[in-house]
Amino acid sequence: MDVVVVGAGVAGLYAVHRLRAQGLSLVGVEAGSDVGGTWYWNRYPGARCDVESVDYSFSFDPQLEQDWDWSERYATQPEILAYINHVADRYDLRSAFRFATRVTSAVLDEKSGRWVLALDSGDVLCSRFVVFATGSLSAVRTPAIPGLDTFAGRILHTAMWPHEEVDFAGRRVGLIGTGSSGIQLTPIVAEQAAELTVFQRTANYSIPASNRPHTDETRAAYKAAYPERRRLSMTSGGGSPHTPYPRRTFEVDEAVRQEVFERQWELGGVLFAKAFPDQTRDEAANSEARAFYERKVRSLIHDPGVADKLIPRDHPIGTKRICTDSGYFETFNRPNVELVDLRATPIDEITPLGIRTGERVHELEDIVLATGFDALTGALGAIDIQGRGGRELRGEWAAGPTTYLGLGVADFPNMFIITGPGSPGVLTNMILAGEHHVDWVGDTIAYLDEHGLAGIEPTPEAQERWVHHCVELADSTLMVKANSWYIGANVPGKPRVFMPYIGGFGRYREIVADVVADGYRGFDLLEAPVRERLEY
Ligand code: N01
Repeated sequence: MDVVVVGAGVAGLYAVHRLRAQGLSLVGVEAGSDVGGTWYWNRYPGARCDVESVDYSFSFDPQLEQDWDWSERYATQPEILAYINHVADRYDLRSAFRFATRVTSAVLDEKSGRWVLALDSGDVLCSRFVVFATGSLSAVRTPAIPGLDTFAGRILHTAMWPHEEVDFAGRRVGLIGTGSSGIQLTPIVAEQAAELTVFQRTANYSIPASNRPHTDETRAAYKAAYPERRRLSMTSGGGSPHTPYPRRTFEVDEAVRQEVFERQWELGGVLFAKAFPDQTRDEAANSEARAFYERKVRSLIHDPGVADKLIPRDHPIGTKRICTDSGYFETFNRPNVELVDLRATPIDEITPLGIRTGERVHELEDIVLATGFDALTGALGAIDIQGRGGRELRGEWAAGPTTYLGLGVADFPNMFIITGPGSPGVLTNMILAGEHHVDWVGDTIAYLDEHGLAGIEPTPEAQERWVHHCVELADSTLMVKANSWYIGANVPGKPRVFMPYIGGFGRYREIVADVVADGYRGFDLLEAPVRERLEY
């Protein structure tokens, strides 16, 4: 066939729709038993997106925008998954996929110029192009805590949550991990469980979502405003219509500064990272935002000792993704909730009875792991991908991932990556970024076919320049100061490289458009499948 699309998350689904529409033959492969990607797997109670649903939705069909009704500002995971299912049905996307199937290897056959993909079902697929829409946060991390496998109770992971309802009523629950997932889940478990112990290694910044239901009136208003909302999102830094205050932190007086912070706080969640444009670039500006944040959070927590533990001190605000919560800090005012600071008392082991920190054993019936992902490279690293001369992607990326524009890799012709390293994807709105990349792939394949070309591949020089540019941009910000998954710091042994393109979605779109207008500058356009390269 022409294309194999790997992944039936939002990007993979759109890839099937878009590439099929231009007449390409294709097959999709998906590890889950149905569509949805991240929204299929992460079905823990409390899961929501931190981008407003109105914006975190497909833009490719204006009629779809008008037909679908979002019930609240930040829809829950079941509603987002229902939306994705609606899209899959509406455009008949499910029929393209082989579900419950993993790609184990993807090897370039240089003679034919075809990609040969082995599936864990034993089947083999062969295609001209391969599109990896495998997700940025899809390779689940389970930490190697001694004794984890000896625990006698239930072990759950937020990113592999059971399909059936999990009842915590009357149980003693331990939760490890206080990133976005753990922070969303905590208030819900606390309401149900007899006791909840939250094991926190690093405190995180979290801001209330300011979630609220849509009314007929707000729904009509956002539907009418869609064209403008999308226009702003496409040109913005973060893929949503919200932009920072137009002046820098210290260009305004104290009263205005506080007013801007207050307004951004009310807007909710991750948007606080961009109250002022210099907030994640300038230490002093960041400290102002941090101080405002600390005052707000302290006012939510009764016990100042607990508040001390919950306020981050190890990284500037916004340099890890700010979490978006619904009642997280207030949960620690409940009598059935305890916070254990793992910096003071680390986990020594897990026993059949529970978690031991020093002399104390926290007796538990359930352990919930909210311990995150091997982000951006993990899903591709799980597949044995081999390009020219048997070069392995894992090996090529051993010192950190290298791509050109996040879309392709030198020596891996006709292989496309959606929202991976070098793309602004994870710093923006993943649906809009996915659509952008897929449209580029579709346009590029059409261009190749129209010009009788066999393929496309980044030049090593262009790739090196892009990687350098991404690193340089990140180094000019405070983002590199945090031990975030953006920089690989959450996975022991992973090279410390800031992986996304941080120059903004709008700017990135301009760069890609300019590259295309300039005859695919930085790419080799291949006339034949086989290409001799001097260095081999
Ligand atoms: O994962 P994380 P996540 N012992 O990596 C801790 C998106 N997302 O699933 O920081 C003890 O952020 C780890 O501690 P530390 C969003 O982009 C979005 O929560 O390494 N603790 C940390 O606290 C997000 O950023 C939404 O010290 C251990 C936690 O586990 C991304 O997904 C919702 C440990 C992992 O936090 C990832 O979020 C959910 C150990 N051995 C996810 N190992 C929304 O849209 C790890 N930890 C709102």
